[in-house]
Amino acid sequence: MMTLFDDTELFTSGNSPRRYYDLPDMGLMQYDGFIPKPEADSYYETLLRNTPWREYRMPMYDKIVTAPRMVAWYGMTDEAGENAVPWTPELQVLRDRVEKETGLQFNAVLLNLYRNGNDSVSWHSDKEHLIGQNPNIASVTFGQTRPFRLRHKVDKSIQQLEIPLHHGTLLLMHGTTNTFWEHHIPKSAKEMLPRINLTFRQLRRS
Ligand SMILES: O=C(O)CCC(=O)C(=O)O
Repeated sequence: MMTLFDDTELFTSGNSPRRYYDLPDMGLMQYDGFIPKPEADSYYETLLRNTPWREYRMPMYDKIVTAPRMVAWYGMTDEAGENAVPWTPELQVLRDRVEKETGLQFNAVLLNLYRNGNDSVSWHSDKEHLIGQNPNIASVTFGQTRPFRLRHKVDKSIQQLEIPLHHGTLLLMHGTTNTFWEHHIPKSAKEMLPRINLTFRQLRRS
């Protein structure tokens, strides 16, 4: 079993490891250690090895560019209209745990693999035509801790937020977060091990 990633520190507010952010137009809950380390190690290794990772080509202005990360969609048809892979038993178990914790239901999950510090995701918010207005998005991270940055789309006087997403952390974005805030994982010049992020989503059936 790998021991690459440190035990995560728990934020304690009373007896709860959950942390809520109180910023304008934002609903955000962070739960470090949501998946305890031994299980997180096992998910990390299995997902790294067994996921059918593929490149993600996306339109940018008049060109098609390859995103600097690998992806895999499970559950429902993806943004490019390609068929998603059916849920694996272990992703179903993880989805059930996320659903139990959040009280929400998800019908799709996008897996992102950041192979090293050159991989990243640029500033964006998730596309509303697929997930509706004010969507709930639950993110679970395995592997390398990377900073997750958020900035308000309209009110530039609001300070950016940076949350280090650790091995086993759950982050729930809900309410108007996706409508009013953009998020981003920056590149890093430091040596970085792979990071896997799963975003559980509620895709609309078209
Ligand atoms: O890797 C992450 O934590 C964020 C992923 C993301 O922004 C996305 O899938 O839209």
